Amino acid sequence: MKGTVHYEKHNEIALLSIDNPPVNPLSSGVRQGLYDGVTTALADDGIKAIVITGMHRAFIAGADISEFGAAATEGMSLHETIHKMEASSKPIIAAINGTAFGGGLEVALCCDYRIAAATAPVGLPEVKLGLLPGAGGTQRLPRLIGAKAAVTAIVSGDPILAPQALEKGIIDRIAEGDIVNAGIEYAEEIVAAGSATRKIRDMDEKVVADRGDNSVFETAAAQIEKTHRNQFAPTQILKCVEAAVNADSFDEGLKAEARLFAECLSHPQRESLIHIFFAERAANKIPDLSRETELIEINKGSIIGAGTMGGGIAMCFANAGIPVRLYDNDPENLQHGLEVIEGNYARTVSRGRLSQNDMDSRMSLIIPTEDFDELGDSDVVIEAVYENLDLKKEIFTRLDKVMKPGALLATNTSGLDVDAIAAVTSRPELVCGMHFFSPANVMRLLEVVRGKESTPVTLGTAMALGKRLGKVSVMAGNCPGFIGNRMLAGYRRQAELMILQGATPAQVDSVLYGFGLAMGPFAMTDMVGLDLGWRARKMIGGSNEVTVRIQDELCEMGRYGQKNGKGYYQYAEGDRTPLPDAEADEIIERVATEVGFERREFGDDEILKRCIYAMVNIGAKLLEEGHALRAGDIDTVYVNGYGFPTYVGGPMWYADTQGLDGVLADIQSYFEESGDDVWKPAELLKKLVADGDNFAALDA
Ligand code: 3H9
Repeated sequence: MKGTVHYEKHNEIALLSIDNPPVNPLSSGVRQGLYDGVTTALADDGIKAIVITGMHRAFIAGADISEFGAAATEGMSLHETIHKMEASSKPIIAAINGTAFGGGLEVALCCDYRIAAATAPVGLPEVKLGLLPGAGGTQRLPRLIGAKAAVTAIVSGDPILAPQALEKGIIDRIAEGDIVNAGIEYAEEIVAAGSATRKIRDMDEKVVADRGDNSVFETAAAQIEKTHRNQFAPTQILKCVEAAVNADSFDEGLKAEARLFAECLSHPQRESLIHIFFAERAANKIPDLSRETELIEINKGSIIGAGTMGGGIAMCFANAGIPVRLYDNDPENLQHGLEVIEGNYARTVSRGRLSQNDMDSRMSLIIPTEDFDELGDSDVVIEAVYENLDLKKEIFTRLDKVMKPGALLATNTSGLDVDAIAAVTSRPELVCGMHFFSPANVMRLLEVVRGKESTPVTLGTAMALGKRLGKVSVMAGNCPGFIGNRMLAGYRRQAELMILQGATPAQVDSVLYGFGLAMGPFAMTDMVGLDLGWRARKMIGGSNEVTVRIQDELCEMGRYGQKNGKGYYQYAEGDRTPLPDAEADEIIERVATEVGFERREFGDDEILKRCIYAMVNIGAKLLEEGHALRAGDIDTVYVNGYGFPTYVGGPMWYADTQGLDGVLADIQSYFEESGDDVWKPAELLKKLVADGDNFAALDA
């Protein structure tokens, strides 16, 4: 059995310590150990109360996620264990030392009392895995904090830090000093006061008060439409909490929860979301780098360039408590960059999501400088100037002279050749790409780009730094566009080709929005601004690429996108809603005819396949070339950096779910039809189909 629970006696108190490193999920040995521990304590007349705590860094991280969808495991089920605890005639105290998530918090809610370390987060994040709290959480939490607060907590799945949990009434106390001692002292106090038990299942006041008022659920349902569009679990959660409020008894509510949980468990979204959970963690691991290898210690950072990217990256450092120098050679840029950072923080403070004190301390960690030499004593420097290879080479030549030996040198390029940049230094082994996504202080993705000389220690340091900065890091090979932008180019190109061939921007966007993307490619381009690419192309004398002809023509006609109210769409003053525009449609038709396209009707199915399968084929080529290490890495890039719906699992997972043989057949037929190289089926894809395998099997 996996995991165990240690049993110790402290006079009249039994202490059960959960031991399943690193984060104590409720694997078979933990469930059995808790059951046995409670049984032993109940049978011992000398024991008057039981304290449960976690060893290592968590209390309990929840059910063991690796068991979902796997064969049934041995030992007690979680329900049997929880039932045993709740039926205990001796009070049980949860001493929450660290994270208590999902089934972990549900275990604590079956205890009679809860005390937590001040830094411990609690929460019910099952929704993020396509699930709902299935061990009574949807029934007990509303009894403790009321339906409205419970719906907010369970639908968001967000962590709640101990002080807020205390305020809400989820826990009873915050421990001062050592949590285990505090838990035992609390238990002794309860014993001295008569050993009263206190079962949440018997607390009815809050749900009785909520009965007959459906407004909480109606408001939440409307909100879910916006925040969790197309997702299955959130609506199931609402039904569970409704049952907690309206069912005839606690046990009836539990039955409803069990039924709705089972529906989530067998839903494909659950599988996709759990795939992403493990893919994100696997992506963080670098082959050839053992856990014991010493990485470069990062205590101070430097950022070059105080523009949008540089400023955002500096904020990431400050948010993580790492002092950072922000360099710009233009004093006005530097000043403006600092003002933008200050404005960003001030907005967060005004929304109540950051205290003024925290803002001040973060600002004090960002040290502006116009003196390049001052960067030299940093442990890491990240260059974040605009995309110009010559400029980046010049900066790295200077960095090589000033940076202390052993410092990590990173470029935030979004697609330029990292080897060419590394080659101008005398220490290419310490150079890699760290490609942040805009806005860098918000977006979770970080592509760590492996140059041909970058060592595992260099890459491992960049990945570990990404984790400290709160990012999901993925290693990508050094090819144009790396993983994300290389695939995006394929997707964008298909969208442009289809509007040349007869689809409308609104039709393409609506298909991709329906699929789950936050917006389609044309609404996105209007938002970013069509003129950026147009101006860049003009500087190099224009482009013959047929797929930029429409953009160029729209710009020539003064249509730059949202910024001036017209692009592929038109916009009403002060409104960002894209509205179809006959003038834009005419331009598109005219350009299509000029470049010799025959127009035809498109079905939604073809639009979706052309956009997504183009990415899949490029993704397969990235894997074949070794520029992506795992199919799950590609999925991780797409859900964290490009708004791909997490509940679909990323493009490669999506391809698996469609059946790779069908995907290959479509790609093959697009290739025969168009002769376009992008559709030449990847050898890896052909091999997987021939072997009856899929992308997930490659990663296993
Ligand atoms: C649930 O509880 C359902 C119930 O309501 C009902 C049941 C009937 N299981 O993230 P890290 C592994 S659903 C198995 O890098 P951190 C993880 O894969 C569950 N394994 O550390 C990794 O392994 P490896 C609800 C788990 O400190 C290692 O632990 N709970 C689990 O950055 C370290 O993880 C959740 O959704 C698990 N539950 O973050 C919580 N959790 O080293 C999910 C982690 O081999 N977990 N592992 O790659 C988390 O949010 C974070 O892992 C946590 C720690 C905050 C706990």
